[in-house]
Amino acid sequence: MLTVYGDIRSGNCLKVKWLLDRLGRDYRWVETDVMSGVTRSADFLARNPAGQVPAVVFGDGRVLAQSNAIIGYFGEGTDFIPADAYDRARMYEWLFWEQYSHEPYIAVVRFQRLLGGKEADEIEPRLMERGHAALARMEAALNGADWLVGGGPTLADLALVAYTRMAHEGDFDLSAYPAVRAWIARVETAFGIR
Ligand SMILES: N[C@@H](CCC(=O)N[C@@H](CS)C(=O)NCC(=O)O)C(=O)O
Repeated sequence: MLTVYGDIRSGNCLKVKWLLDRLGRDYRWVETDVMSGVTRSADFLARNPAGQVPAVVFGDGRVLAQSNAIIGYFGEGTDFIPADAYDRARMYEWLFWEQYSHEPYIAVVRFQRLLGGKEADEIEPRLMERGHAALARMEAALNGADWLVGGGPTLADLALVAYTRMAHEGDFDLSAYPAVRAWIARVETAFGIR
């Protein structure tokens, strides 16, 4: 049986849950509170030396971490990974961009506001600026396109929707990004996200 260690409040963890649910895979979810310090315990570090969720443990004991590596693994052989090499590379382009230029701003501000107890005026302005720059880049890409890559939903949409649909929890007002808002609804439908 596949085991997923995840915190249900985390977009990185939800990416994995949404894909497994969408693909009808059997798994055991072990709720892992990232605020409790458990991800830095000796037991957990033995499983994932990075001390983070999500992490999955396969029936044979092998472990895989990093949300986008995990969805890449389970996405193999599905339409969520484009067959065309260029489109597939474009999908990876978005996945790497998500982790370096989107999540560190949009997810981090949300985390600081929601779980870190910070007020809006305590948030570093640079984080808000970079978050808005990420949303503006997505708005430009989705203006006239239904999906980030090609003609259907891919792992790029799944990865990017995770924190984009929660951006308002970090005070990012999505009303300035109409194409992004319409895309969120499309991706939610495609992956059965509620
Ligand atoms: N790049 C990693 C980021 C994972 C990550 O930041 N996990 C957070 C929750 S969203 C975590 O486990 N934090 C607890 C800690 O760092 O101790 C991924 O995509 O999986």
